[in-house]
Amino acid sequence: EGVQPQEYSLIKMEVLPPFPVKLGPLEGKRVFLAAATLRPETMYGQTNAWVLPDGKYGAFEINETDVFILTERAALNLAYQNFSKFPQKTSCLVELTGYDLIGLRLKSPLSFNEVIYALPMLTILTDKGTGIVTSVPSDAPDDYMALHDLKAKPAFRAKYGVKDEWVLPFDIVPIINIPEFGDRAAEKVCVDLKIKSQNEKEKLAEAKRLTYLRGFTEGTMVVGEFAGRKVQEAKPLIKAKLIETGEAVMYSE
Ligand code: A2H
Repeated sequence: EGVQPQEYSLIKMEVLPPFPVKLGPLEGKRVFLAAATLRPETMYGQTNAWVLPDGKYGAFEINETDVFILTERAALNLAYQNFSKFPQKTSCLVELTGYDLIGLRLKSPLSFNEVIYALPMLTILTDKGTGIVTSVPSDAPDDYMALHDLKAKPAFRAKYGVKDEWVLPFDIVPIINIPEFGDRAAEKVCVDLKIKSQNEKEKLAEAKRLTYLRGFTEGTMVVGEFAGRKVQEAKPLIKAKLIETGEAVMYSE
């Protein structure tokens, strides 16, 4: 972990019924995958959520009605930030693994895709954020490559029980224009750097470096309430709105 605290937006991706058997004890609650992001302004372009198949997660009571699915580590941090049913204590209703989450149907704030699915990503770190990542393949090289891997490799889908219809219909949604990179910056940079899969860590770090700063400093929103405005201006406004409407909460670690 860094020396500076990192401030994330936790995006509340609502789990839609019917719940699988494993989530039976959560019936009647509002259940969310809580995804940690530094880019709340990109939420229009979500195509799926990412979970680590072998990762350990839990369904934690946040208050009387809401349950967040995330790592225990994140749940404890949240409990110290006033997001737990009991002060400074977690309350876990069900222990889960990433395998239990793959295929969940989700409704996520701002997303143009009204229903998206939880899918496996093998490079998720369990000691960062919540262990749940929302996927925006237009602007995140990791997301672009992980989705590309699932689309291109039927055996990879089969290995994790991923149905074609959770993946194949979901294309990149252009949301931000960056001079020289266009409106699918992550795809362009991954192609330019000839990245072959989500496992090419060094190349992906370079791709992230190239897109992240440029997107923030030079990007312009091409969709949503702030279309035409700079990403820099839109970001705090979109973040504030998500918090105000209860669709996201702040989280630091
Ligand atoms: B970002 P930092 Cl569009 N393991 O959100 C791996 N990656 C994780 C994670 C974890 N446990 N928790 C969060 N992340 C991802 C959007 C996005 C992100 C875009 C572009 C770039 C980008 C959509 N995915 O991140 O190490 C999340 O993906 C580029 C770094 O704390 C989160 O923001 O800086 C970002 O990494 C946090 O990474």
